[in-house]
Amino acid sequence: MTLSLASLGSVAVQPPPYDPAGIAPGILHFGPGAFHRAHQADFIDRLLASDPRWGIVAVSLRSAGVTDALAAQQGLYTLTIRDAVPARRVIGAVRGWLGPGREDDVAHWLADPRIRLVSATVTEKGYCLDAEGRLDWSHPDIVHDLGAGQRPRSLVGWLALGLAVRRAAGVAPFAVLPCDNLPENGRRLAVAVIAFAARRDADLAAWIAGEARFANTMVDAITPASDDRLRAEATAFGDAVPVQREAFAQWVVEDVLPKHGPDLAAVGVAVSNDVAAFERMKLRILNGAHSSLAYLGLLRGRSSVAEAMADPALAEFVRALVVRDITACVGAPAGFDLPGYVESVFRRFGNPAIVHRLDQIAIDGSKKLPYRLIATLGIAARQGRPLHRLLLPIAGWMRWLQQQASAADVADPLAATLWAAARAETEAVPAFLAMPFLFDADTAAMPMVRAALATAWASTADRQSLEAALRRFADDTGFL
Ligand code: CS2
Repeated sequence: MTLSLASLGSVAVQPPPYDPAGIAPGILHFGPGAFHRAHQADFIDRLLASDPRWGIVAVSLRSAGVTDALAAQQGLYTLTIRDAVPARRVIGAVRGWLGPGREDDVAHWLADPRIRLVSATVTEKGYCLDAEGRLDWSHPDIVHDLGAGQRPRSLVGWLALGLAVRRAAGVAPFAVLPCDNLPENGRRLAVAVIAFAARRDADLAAWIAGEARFANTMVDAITPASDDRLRAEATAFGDAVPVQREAFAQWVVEDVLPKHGPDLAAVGVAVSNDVAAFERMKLRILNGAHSSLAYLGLLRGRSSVAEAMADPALAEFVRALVVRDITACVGAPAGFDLPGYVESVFRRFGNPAIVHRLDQIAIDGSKKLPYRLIATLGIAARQGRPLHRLLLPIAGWMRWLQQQASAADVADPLAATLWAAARAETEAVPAFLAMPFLFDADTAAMPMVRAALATAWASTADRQSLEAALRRFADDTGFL
């Protein structure tokens, strides 16, 4: 059996709250991986019950697995909630699916006036930004996309193409909604697309700058990769691409979307003028703690977040890191309940219904740690605050890299450079501090930073030293 519109009545899963056949396309989405399908598509699914104009056309030009399965299942798939109150329902929001080879159709949809929103979950590296957060002109996809007459490879190239076609046809621009974990994702993407367009057509760049809206967003829902258990359960409904997440899901979107757009607030999206503060807190507290649990947990033989949280030395260390160091530098907005937020994050990490693998979180460290931990380190260093706790997970990442058998075992766009640097034991600390995509020159040059990273690096050399450091750092409040 394969999940389909016809099978909806006979499978024991809650169907969408509307008839999927009556939905019109309104959103084109790049990157329909598990996170998009478990998070944004769930919000849109609930919206479709009252406004059928916002069906999603899902684009995955690099891998066919998800789009092929969605095609076979008429766009339907199941979302399983793993939490104190478990739940499962069919999501019908994805009404179009464009896989590899469908580039012409992507261009066609981008030009279609019914598409009013273009969203993306392409991970941090999919934005092709440099160390300063601006478009990386040397990125191979950007070099390719600037060549004449080819179909783009990058998100930036596609957005510029789509906006150019709309301008030429006299169609209003779509609004852009990036949904990846990087600060000021909308602003950064706007700057990148405008810079890219300007290399070809100054008038187009000016039109984009004046007319197109790019919203900053913050997305949050713990979404473990689909695993064997989930897939086994989903065979009962004929679903080859099920997704799972915790019950909690938050989506904060900057209040810049055009009038007559989707009423996202009606389905629980927080529409705000200060997305940057939400993003900063989520990235530095939740994601900063996540990456710390991941690298230090893997070094201690743990495999999931819940296992890492059940390791007292590690859990107490990460709690001290968040409470004493990260929250002190995070710049929470006035009136924000920071202790309450921290408690809710740790509660979510302890969710026993979810198996969230640490090696999933460990992916792409070079693209994540600058926003998650190193930004806090820079502030703490400038304020003369203690640095030893902040540097321990960074050293843990370096040690974890060193322990991989080869660069090919590291999932990171900079795997070869990182792995080679971590293998050179005595040179590793200066080599990492000299990487401009990780540390800004001022922070890297500070003697306290160099000394504390060297100490942290030595503390990760073997299990006993790490155990001792975790215990000592969880207790002390002083400087090294
Ligand atoms: C995680 C995030 O994989 C990771 O790096 O830290 O995906 C995290 O689960 C989400 O950002 C939670 O919203």
